[in-house]
Amino acid sequence: MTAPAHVRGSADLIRAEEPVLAHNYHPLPVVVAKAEGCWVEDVEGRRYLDLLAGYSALNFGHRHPALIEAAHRQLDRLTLTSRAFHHDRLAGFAERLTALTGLDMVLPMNTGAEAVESAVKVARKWAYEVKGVPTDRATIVVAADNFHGRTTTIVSFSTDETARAGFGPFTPGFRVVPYNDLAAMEAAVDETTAAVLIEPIQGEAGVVIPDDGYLTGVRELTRRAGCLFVADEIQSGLGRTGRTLAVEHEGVRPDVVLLGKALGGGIVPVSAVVATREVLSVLRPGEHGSTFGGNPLAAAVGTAVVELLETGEYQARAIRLGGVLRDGLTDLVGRGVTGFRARGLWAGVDVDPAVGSGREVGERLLREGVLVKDTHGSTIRLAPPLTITEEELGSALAALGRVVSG
Ligand code: IF1
Repeated sequence: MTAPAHVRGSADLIRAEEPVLAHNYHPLPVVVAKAEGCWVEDVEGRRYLDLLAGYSALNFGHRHPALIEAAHRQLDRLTLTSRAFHHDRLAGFAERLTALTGLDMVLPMNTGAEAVESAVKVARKWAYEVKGVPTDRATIVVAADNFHGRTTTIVSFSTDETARAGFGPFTPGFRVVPYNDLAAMEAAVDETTAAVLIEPIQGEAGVVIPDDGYLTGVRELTRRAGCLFVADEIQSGLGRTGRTLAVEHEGVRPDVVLLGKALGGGIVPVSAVVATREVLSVLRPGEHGSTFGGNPLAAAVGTAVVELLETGEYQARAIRLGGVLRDGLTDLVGRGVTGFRARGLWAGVDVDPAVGSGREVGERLLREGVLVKDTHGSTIRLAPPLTITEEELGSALAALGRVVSG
């Protein structure tokens, strides 16, 4: 059936973007118009399995009924007050989020980068007021190949030239050490160190999982040094790896946990700095803020997301189906896949460059009805919604097999 004249097709819409949209992305040639669960549908009605899930912002699938219901209910009551006034959704959200993470206080923000920026500010203030670091001398230790967002301060400590070039001058006060290297981190931490900021698993780097004991080592090292352990769980958290937080795989409790992406249920931007009382108590009225941070709609959706995670159901699914994912990828090693790293329903898959680049694999999978995104080179990231069924996952793995094994 041809689309009515007034509805533009995919090709028209892609062409129409070109002169009026900044070219800061190179999207795959698909124009999504509808979605539900793990499936998206393009303008022409073609359906695709979504194995990117909004870079882990869609852990509960597209338009999860409980989340959409919470959003609709709140849309019909109250959407924004600013923090100049209280509103009836914020206490509940903060109570549930602290209980879920085992920490004491919440600083509600919107995007992941805002949570990271807020953590940098709070860690520095804590260093001056609690640790006694001389003013403006605080340092923060980060890992090479990190990804924490796109603001000027955050790209100041990125080691990815593409993310940094042309955006200087950069914010000082950061020390970069190799990931998964405790000795290097020990050497970088000193009396000026406010915090160590790392991803428990490095997402953009290609789902890089540190050695067992690394997170425990970071915890012990930061405790000994009297600095903060800040875990960026914006991509690794909220069920993705089979636990509420990825740090739970080692039973580690950071001083600060950063959340975002799936906290907003794929509906609204919701992020948060969740931390000990000692850390977040350094903030006093007027010292930090955000127009939309903790807004009623965000708090209502965020509360519904936490309620989904309280059941443990999604974490259990990520473990169980993560086994299916791992087995499927193991079968492909030596048949177009050279290696992979996986935890829960999250995998970085290294495709043999002879098969093609990550982008080319993504384009071929698109033609097979599966959406994935490459990270770097010939590595693709698989991060389906945690609601994916075994059959859907099996069909996605079969499509990957056809694409990489020829
Ligand atoms: C893009 C990458 C993923 C994150 C971690 C903070 C943030 C992110 C661990 C910032 C955001 C997003 C950003 C998005 C694509 C995606 C991404 F490819 F960029 F690196 F997932 F790996 N900490 N990651 O992964 O959160 O401000 O975006 O809400 O910039 O293209 P944000």
